Amino acid sequence: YSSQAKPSRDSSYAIINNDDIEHFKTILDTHSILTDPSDIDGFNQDWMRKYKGNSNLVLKPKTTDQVSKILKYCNDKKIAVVPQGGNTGMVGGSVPVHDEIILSLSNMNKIEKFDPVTGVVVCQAGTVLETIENYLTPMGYTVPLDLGAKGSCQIGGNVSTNAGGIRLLRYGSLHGNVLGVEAVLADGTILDCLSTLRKDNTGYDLKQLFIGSEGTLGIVTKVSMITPPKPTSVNVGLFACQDFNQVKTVLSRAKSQLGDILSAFEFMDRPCIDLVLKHQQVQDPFQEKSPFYILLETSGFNETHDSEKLNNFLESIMAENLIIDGSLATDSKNISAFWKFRESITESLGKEGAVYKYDLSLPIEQFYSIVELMRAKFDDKANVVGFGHVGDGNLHLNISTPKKPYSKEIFDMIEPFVYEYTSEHRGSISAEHGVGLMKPDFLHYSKSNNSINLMKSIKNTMDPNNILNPYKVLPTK
Ligand code: FAD
Ligand code: 2HG
Ligand code: ZN
Repeated sequence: YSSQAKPSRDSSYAIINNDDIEHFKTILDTHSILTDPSDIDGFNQDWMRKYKGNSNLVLKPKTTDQVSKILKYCNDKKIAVVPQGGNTGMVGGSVPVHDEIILSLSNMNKIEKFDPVTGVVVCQAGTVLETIENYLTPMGYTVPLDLGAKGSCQIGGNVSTNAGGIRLLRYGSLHGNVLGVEAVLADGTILDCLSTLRKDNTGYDLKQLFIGSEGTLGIVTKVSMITPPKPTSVNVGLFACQDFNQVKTVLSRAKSQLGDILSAFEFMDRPCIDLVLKHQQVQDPFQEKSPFYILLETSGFNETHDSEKLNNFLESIMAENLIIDGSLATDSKNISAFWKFRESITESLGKEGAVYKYDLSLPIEQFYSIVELMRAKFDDKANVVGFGHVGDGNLHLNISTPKKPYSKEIFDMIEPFVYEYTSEHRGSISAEHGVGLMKPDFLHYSKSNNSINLMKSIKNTMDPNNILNPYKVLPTK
């Protein structure tokens, strides 16, 4: 799963026995306790089919009180637990490493409250992201977060990974949009930080601890979030560029000329387009092949104003020869078709074989060089592609080989080189996917020793028995 070996089982954790299962039957109904291996298999395996655990038990609570009782029992008995949302995570955080109990949030899927004046929505952690979007649409609101996994990922999983996605450029991260969290701590304590206030400076902002801590500090059971009004006028442009310099310049022009209506700025290189054309039912919108493509979206509330702005922008980038081809979509069918090119890259990669995934924040000057360096290293041994949220400085570097299983030889060609490069340029070794099981031993490339020590001491205070998502996030060494 990386160039590092899988951590061995910590023998201080209890092994589940029948008495434990009988105890869980006093908390949950029998349908919410899965023990049959064929029912559990999907929960043990991650989305990429890269990580596989060996759990014998899945618990599916419906209420916060049930989560609290389960954790209290596990803490007393020192039973390890992995919280699982939609299981779409990309770093192996959502599946057990060994025999940890899987606590699935999928039965906690109610939208509890919505205020049509403030736009604040409160829901249980297991609510699927797309369900929230569909609930808000008729009321003229939208979720400030959007990602390709929206049909499966859950808001609790999004909060726990501090998911970024394609709207971060416009609405900012969940650290700003989440107003409150209800979480259950390792010992079963229910922590009510479920504020719906926009402003609340009463001491430490504890909810922030649960945003991006990947289930290691508590189980998120409810989330309150500010939602913006849903834009009524949306346009999407797909542009082809000759080199990465053009991509960079178009980005800076888009920021200054489109300003508040710019809602996404994504890029993909030609090998990504070839993968999508190979694996999806889509057609190349361009006659000629180009090395780089930009997907740019504008969203606003006044069609005339937005088109005028967009047309002026297009005229100016064409006059400056910053793009070599372009196509515009203004109706929802064509808009979805354009987005499909960007959003189905991950799925298309998955159909290739073994995929080595790196999610980096890099300064724009060094952004694409790492893709070129890796391509030169691999020659024709692997397919190296680059795409991502270039508007946020976030590159998705993916390297695929035709055959599974993953190979140590390939890992060693990538790691720690990619992390060293990222660290040298003061980037992040995980821009948005988190650390999970994949990167704890590489954390030092992005965090100082003092920061890692403080993280360890917070973990130790909040989960002294280390029952929550062990082996993940924090380095074991
Ligand atoms: P899971 O995968 O189930 O869990 C993720 C982590 O959170 C695990 O460590 C788990 O233990 C923990 N966790 C889950 N729920 C809880 C909870 N209630 N309380 C405490 N801990 C919990 N990510 C991005 O950031 N941006 C993208 O653009 C993006 N696009 C994607 C596209 C595709 C096609 C796929 C498959 C994934 C994508 N991802 C993206 C990664 C993934 O979808 C996100 O990380 C997502 O937020 C995970 O949500 P989930 O509900 O599936 O969580
Ligand atoms: C995306 O932006 C996701 O599409 C997945 O974060 C990225 O597959 C990847 O590397
Ligand atoms: Zn992404």
